[in-house]
Parts: sequence; structure tokens; C-alpha cells
Amino acid sequence: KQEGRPLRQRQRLLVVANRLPVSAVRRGEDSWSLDVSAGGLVSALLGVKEFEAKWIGWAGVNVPDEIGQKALTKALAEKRCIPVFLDEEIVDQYYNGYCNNILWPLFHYLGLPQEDQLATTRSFQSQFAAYKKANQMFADVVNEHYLEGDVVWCHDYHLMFLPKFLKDYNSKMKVGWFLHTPFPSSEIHRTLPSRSELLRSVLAADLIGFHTYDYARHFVSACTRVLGLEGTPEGVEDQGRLTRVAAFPIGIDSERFIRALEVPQVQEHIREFKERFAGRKVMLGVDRLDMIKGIPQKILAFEKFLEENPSWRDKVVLLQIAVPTRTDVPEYQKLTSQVHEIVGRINGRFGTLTAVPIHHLDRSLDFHALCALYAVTDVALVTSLRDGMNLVSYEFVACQDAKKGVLILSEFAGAAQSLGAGANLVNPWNITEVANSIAQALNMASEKERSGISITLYIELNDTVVEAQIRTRQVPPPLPNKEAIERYS
Ligand code: ADQ
Repeated sequence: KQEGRPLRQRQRLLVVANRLPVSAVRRGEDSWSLDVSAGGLVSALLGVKEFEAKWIGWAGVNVPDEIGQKALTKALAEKRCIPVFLDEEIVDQYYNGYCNNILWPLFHYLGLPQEDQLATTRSFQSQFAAYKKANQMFADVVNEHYLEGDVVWCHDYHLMFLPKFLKDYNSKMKVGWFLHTPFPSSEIHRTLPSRSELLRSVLAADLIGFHTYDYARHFVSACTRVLGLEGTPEGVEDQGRLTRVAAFPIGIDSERFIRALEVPQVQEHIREFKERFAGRKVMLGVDRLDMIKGIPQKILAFEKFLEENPSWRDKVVLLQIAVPTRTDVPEYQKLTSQVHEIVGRINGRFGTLTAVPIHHLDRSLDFHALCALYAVTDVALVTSLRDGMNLVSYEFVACQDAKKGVLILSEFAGAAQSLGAGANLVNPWNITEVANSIAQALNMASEKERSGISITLYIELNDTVVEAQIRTRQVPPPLPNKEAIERYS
């Protein structure tokens, strides 16, 4: 509202996340090439159009020399990105260690690693120290680039100390923190040795956001149980200072997907895929290769389905596109081998000389190929054991134009709360239930049962209230959307 000027002319948004939306590959002493990286945060923020945004984060590479750092900083500036340089030791302790080995599994209800709790307490402490140190390095870079009036938006569990460190620099800085994962029940959170310090640091923010109301509720109750603070309908109060806490379900720029379906390359891919899989129903899984995505459970459910439905064996194919992530962490290496082993066994068991039931790819797909795959898919399978939101389910819905595809969706993905009515909800731990859901989905074909968001309208007609259902392919818009900006700016 200041002087009636449009938002983008008066406010800059500094988006701070562990990773920049691009990955850097060194081509020479002072030359770099940059690629857009795959992942939920990147997809979610592609739609940010209301602000002039700059990204601050790690480019995913170790750059020990000054020449390399200068050249990379320059290349990134063209993409509106500002790097934070982390050395190998910090990456190992902060990112692979505290973030991915401790916070990530804990926030997804997989508990704390036993060995860190018991045998190697020192390593737990050194990882925590590195986590704090890395957060301080991010704070230094933000502080260096901050201009008065900027809004700083911190992202995710990697940066829980950032709100506190930024406020220590400048208490007037407007700071928001958004969590992309679930926030677990306070009973889980309170097992974390550094539980109080983390909560207090996040509470230094002005506004804290979660995907769902449940996650926000868990956070407020952790503040009450662990810190003894008062939870109010608006947020958490500490000595007269209120930190607002709210649910902001993240979405995607669905128009981008809908428009892409008209692009000639996508049309060409669609033709190729239809030809390639003619006579077979296409089932699709698109995930980062992560234990929370329930990929082994999904494949085992598909095996059970094939076992129990022999007539479907040569009429269906499962395409599992799993982009590898966190490849340095041993747990992820084990998961990759486990998935390969199960896929090999099933293909050996049910494959023929000319066809295999599962095509498993350890790679990322480009945007056009991905849209085409979503468009030709009959049944999409999202079986996350826990997932903050899950944007793949939204992307599938947005691309289902001509098809009458069905979405099988884990009830433990945040997306189940917005897409629930248009999807077949399953408990991914229950292999039999998922196998039955696959059978049901493959037999579903009518327009009425297609995926999408269903909205119930109550219309008053001559003193009678009539209930009507409409179904839409529109999915929630990305953050920060208009409503969020108006409520909280
Ligand atoms: P992610 O765990 O990365 O995100 P998700 O929300 O499904 O999960 O987003 C993945 C994104 O990466 C999608 O846009 C998808 O298209 C893309 N992607 C995944 N695999 C790919 C592949 N093989 N090839 C190409 N693209 C691929 C985290 C949280 C989620 C939360 C998001 C956003 O874990 O719960 O929804 O952040 O907040």
C-alpha cells in the first residue's frame, strides 16, 4: 500500500535456501556452466512473480580458489543468484550430516540414527556445530546483500538458525521462514538433543509457514511442550512478542504445464510414448530417489498386483523415474541398490523376451519429456511414507488434459489434504492395499473418476439447498500468492 506503488517496484525478496536453483559445473579455471536443478523447492518457486527476487544459496560445488569463486559469482549474478561458498568439511558435517542424516529422517518420522545417539555422541555434536557455523555463513552473505526494506524468506530445515542470526544483525529485518517438509508431532521433535535451541532460533522470524494446518499445529505444540511458551490462534507468544505461524499450502504454476502440452516437442514426445507403449496401460512414478518417497514399497505393491492379476501382466508398464540425490550419504547408496535389486527381480520374474513390466531410470527428465509422460499416463503412483506436500501429484493433475488418468496418492503426503477428493488415497505401508488400489485404478476409466480437485458447492434454489460437485484441473498456485501477500505484508 505504500504510495500505491506496485509491489515489485518497492520490495525485493531475498530467497535464502541451502541450494541455489542451479547446479554449477566447472568448465575451466574461470568458466562455469549452469543447469537448473530438479526438486520441489525449485519447482515451487518458479512461479514467484510478485516480487523482484534474488536467490542466496550454495551452488552444490566446492570452489576452494579465489579465481573460481569470482568467476562463479559473476556467472550466477546473471541468473539473479548469489553464492554461499561452503568447503568440503562443512558440507560433510552440516549438509550430509546434521541436515540429511538427522533432521530430514526425524522430520519424516524415521527417527534419529541410533549410532549418532549412542556411540558417536561427538560426531552428533560436531555436526550440530557445523550446522550452526553454516547458518552463520548464510547469514553473513544475506547481511552483506540486504538493503533496507527487503523481505528475507528463509527456506527449510537446513536454515533453522538463520532467522535468529539475521535478527541479531538487524532486528528490523523482515524475516519469514518456511518449512518444506512435515513438522513432526512434538513427541518426535522432543527426542532431538538440540530441540530447544532450534525452536527458539526459528521463533526469531516474524512469520513461520508450513504446508498444512497439522504441521503448524505440531510446531506450536512443540513450542508449548518444549519451551513452555503460549500458543495463540495467531502463533506463538514469548514475553509479549508474537511470532505468527500459519499454513500456506504450496502449489505450482499450473499454466506453465498446460501451455507446455501445446509445444511441438511435447506433442512429438507424446506421439513417441503412445507408439512405444501402445496396447499397454502406463503407470508412472516420478520421485527423487529418497527413502521418504516409498519407492521400494511402491514397486513391491506393483509386484503383488502382477502376482494376483496375471491377465494384466502384458498389458501394463510401470515407468519409475527416480532422480538420484544425496549420493554421498551411505543410506541413499543402500536405497539405490535395494531398488535396483527389487526391479531386477520383478523384471526377471514377469518380463518376456520383448517387454519388461518396470522401466526404472536413475535420472532426471527434462521438462518437455516430463510433461509428455504425465499426459500419457493412465495411473500415477505417489506412495511417499511422509512428504511435506508432493508437487509431482499436482503436476500430473495439471497435465491430464485428454486422458482420464487416476492418481493413487499416499495419505501421508501433504497433497492428500488438497487433492484427497480427486485421488485414490492409500496407506503406502500397506502393500496389499496399494496393490488393490492399482487394480481398481486400472479398471477406472470414466470421466467421473478422473483425478483433479473436487469442489463441493451448496446452491440455494427455491428455499432448498442443492449440493453440486465440480471438478477442476486447477491446483493451488505457488507461494507467495496474492492472498498470502495481502494478509501478511
Ligand atoms: P521434493 O522432495 O523434491 O520437495 P516434490 O514436491 O515431489 O518433492 O517435488 C519434486 C520436483 O522435482 C517436482 O517438480 C518434479 O517434477 C521434479 N522431479 C522429481 N523427480 C524428477 C525427475 N526424475 N526428473 C525431472 N524432474 C523431477 C520438497 C518436499 C516436498 C514439497 C516440496 C515443495 O520434500 O514435500 O512438496 O519440497 O515444498
